[in-house]
Amino acid sequence: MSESPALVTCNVLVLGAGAAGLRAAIAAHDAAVDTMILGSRGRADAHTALAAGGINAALGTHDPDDWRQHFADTYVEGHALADPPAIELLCREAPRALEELAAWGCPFARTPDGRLDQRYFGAHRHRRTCYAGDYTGRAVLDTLLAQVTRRGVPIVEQTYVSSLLCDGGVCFGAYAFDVATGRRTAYLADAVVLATGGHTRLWRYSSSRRDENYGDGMALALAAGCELGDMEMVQFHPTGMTHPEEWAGALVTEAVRGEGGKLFNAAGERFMGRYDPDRMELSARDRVAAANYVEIAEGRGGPHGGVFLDVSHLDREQITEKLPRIQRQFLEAQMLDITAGHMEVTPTAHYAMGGVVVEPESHGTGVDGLYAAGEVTTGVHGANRLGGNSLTETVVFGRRAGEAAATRARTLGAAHRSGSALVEAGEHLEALVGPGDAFALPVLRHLRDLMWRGCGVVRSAASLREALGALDDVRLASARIDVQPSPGGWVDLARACAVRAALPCCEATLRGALAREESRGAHRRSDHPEEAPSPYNLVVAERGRGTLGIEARAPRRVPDELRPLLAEPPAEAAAGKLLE
Ligand code: FUM
Repeated sequence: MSESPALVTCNVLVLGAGAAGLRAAIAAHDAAVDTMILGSRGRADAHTALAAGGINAALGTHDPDDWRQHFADTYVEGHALADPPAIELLCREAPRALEELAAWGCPFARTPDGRLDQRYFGAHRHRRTCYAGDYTGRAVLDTLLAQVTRRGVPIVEQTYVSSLLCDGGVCFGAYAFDVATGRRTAYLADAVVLATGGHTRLWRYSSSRRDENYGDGMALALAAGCELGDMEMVQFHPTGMTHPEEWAGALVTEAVRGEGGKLFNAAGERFMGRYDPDRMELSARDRVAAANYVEIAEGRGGPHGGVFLDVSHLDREQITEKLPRIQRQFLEAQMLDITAGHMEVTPTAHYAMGGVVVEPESHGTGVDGLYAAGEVTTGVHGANRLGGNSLTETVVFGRRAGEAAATRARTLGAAHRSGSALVEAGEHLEALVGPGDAFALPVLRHLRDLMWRGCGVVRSAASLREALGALDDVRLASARIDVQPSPGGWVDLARACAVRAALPCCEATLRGALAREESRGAHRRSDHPEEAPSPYNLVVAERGRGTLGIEARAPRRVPDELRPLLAEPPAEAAAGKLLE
């Protein structure tokens, strides 16, 4: 494909058609600027559709909650690593964001008197997780899609972005190709919003599907001159499916435990009593994941290398009403009726708490014209994200990023363009095309095995160094990937791009994990089991010729008026509150 790219212009270009991207596009459109969305998959198929259990806001439907308590829970469970101004915005604006979704018709569960129902999620002091059965992400995505469609904002589907168009520290668009036809297009814009998700598909067990969350957006941002923060902070969800192979790592929502699900080891012991006797299965995610990991690693796991999650003591009606997707998932994948038999589960890489460093108010990245929102960013979750906070983040900061991008578009004097940036982006893509003796999918699988072994639930200097060494071999293999059009189109080119994006993401993650000589939240070092006395963020940036530099920075302080809440004793035991 050497013909010149098509040119398309708009004011605000949104990369990513998940919840953050859609909410950003709605905001930009409503600010009266010409907006368009590029999605790498089909329009209703973004990863958001897999988010299951819920979305948080301190609505106080059942408990005396307010945004300050939501702030305190988020900050404390993030092990003092998150950015307080960002958390404050998240928690203050969450109620408005949820009420807006409800007003747009999102089918959230309601109490008998019509208020938005809220359920417990791990490590929240109060019930603040709104939900639509166990398909909340699907419900949020469909609601936002309907708003985007109503406004006539175009979504260009199956379009893979290979480069951001940048020149002189300004981002003015993206270079992309159609995965079906291979057609190249340069999208020129006044502002770009990156909403492309995280990088957790780079682990062997992952709650992401094939061809999503390989860290593409993080790599694009890094190449554009952005900083990536705390990349080593990868959340392992405690409960992913163990088998069969095509389902390995698939999410078993925390709502299962929120509804009263109990964890057992192969000896029939309800082991959470040894790890967090107060909160049991509703302990923080990092602690439940570590507990499951230890039980499995010490030989108390089941036949498929997992522990057991049981809901058979609950009413069948409760399971069918509150956990319909999980019920179906186990029937389809394993022919298992969860109302009668227990599920085997294992930790699975689920969420990137690290990502592009952004300024909280606008979610500007520091590169002019480039904004980011959702999982591709870092800031609100610190070292351990509370379940339900990610969907909240998508809508709160998607809106903010979209508004900020629109403001830039409306106030920009002259559009920034650069012919040489365009040529360079074309060459960067064409360099991947051609015959080779390696295939992208096995290379990606090799990377995922390497990250799981070297940088999994528990890491050490030795495992991280080994993984860093092995990364060099993958780098060599990546230069020999076979990329040709096939009957399926240009999927191989998308996967070759994914390998190229994955490499700096893996390196930043491994280097961060090696440099962080402590255990904090989701980052567990067997050779440094204690938390360091003072928290620090680790920031990675390109220092020329693809070399990554890393630097430690002190996080911002929590405002004095919010500090008293941080010192409160842990939330009371969840037992007895779940089944009212
Ligand atoms: O377990 C879950 O349903 C996941 C929720 C989340 O990651 O926020």
